[in-house]
Amino acid sequence: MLREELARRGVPMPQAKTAAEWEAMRGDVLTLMQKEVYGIRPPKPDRVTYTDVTTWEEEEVFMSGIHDKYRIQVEVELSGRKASFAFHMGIPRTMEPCPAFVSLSFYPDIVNPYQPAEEILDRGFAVASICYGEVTKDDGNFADNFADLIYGGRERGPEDPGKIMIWAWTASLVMDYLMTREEIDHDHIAVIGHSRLGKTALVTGAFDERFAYVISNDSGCGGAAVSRGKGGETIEKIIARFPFWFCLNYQKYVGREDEMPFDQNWLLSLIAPRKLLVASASEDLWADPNSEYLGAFAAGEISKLYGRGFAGPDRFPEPGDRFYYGDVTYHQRAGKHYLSRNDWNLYMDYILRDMGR
Ligand code: GTR
Repeated sequence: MLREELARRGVPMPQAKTAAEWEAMRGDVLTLMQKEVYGIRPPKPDRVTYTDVTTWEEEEVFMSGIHDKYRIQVEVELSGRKASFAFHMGIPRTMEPCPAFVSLSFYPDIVNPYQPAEEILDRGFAVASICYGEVTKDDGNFADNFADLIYGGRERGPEDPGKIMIWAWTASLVMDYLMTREEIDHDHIAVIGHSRLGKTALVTGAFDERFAYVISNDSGCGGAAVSRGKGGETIEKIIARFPFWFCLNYQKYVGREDEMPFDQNWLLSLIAPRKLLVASASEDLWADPNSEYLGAFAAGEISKLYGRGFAGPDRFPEPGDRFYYGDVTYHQRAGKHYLSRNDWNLYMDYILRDMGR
């Protein structure tokens, strides 16, 4: 049924019948997604320094003293320019190295409406939380902090990175840091984000293969949802309000989805053979759960070349559908556009099960 739906919408599938065939084309797909949608990923910085700037007060009152709190200042140099941001991190005091989330967040603090940090830490996960607006503001100003670091005052060219790519790139700088912390299990790090930051989580994970899990919560248009035949937000609508999230080249597809030589399932396919978790909320018609499900289902075709592929029924999703334990998986929570406790708990259930715990 869903295969027919993809064909009816004209969603292109990458033509790879084996993992080797996919790997031979993967580099071209990375280039395509950069040049056509998100912009060219910035180069490796010339220098990055991480400084622990946690205050005594921050440490003292954190989570009844059973978990550790850090605030890490990241200073980056590129082509003689500098930019910096701080991320917050909680680490549970466990004997074994713990799995971790790099969380792209709307809020500066680690405890916030979308992030039940105490529960996350109590379940044995570390969380490193980046407030996206501190990296560069969510607007069309490309002279702000990390946008300025990358652009150095020049005009935006057609393939220059949009804000999503810039946020995603800084998530990899946080990943570099986590790799230096021995309390963290480096093989079990997830990147997670909601909505525009769900799109950003997908881009982060597509380009940075160190992330074992990539979690897209309600990411919709320009995220997990296929663009062809999509309800709610379309490329035209997203470009009208948020042209700065993408590269300028993407604008040529306004009203011309059918001319794209790819669709969002190509971005999702880049995550294979690692684990991809896509989630929707039943009332989030702007993001369009059915199109998100189709994106995950289609990405399963590449993931399947390595392992279990997509798990889930061959029909459109329903509220209450729980994760099926494939390598690409999906759940639909009843209710509105939100990253809830329930969502977090299902993600943690999945990761712990995947780790054999
Ligand atoms: C909406 C936007 C969506 C989604 C959402 C969010 O206004 O149209 O693409 O990203 O914002 O980030 O909350």
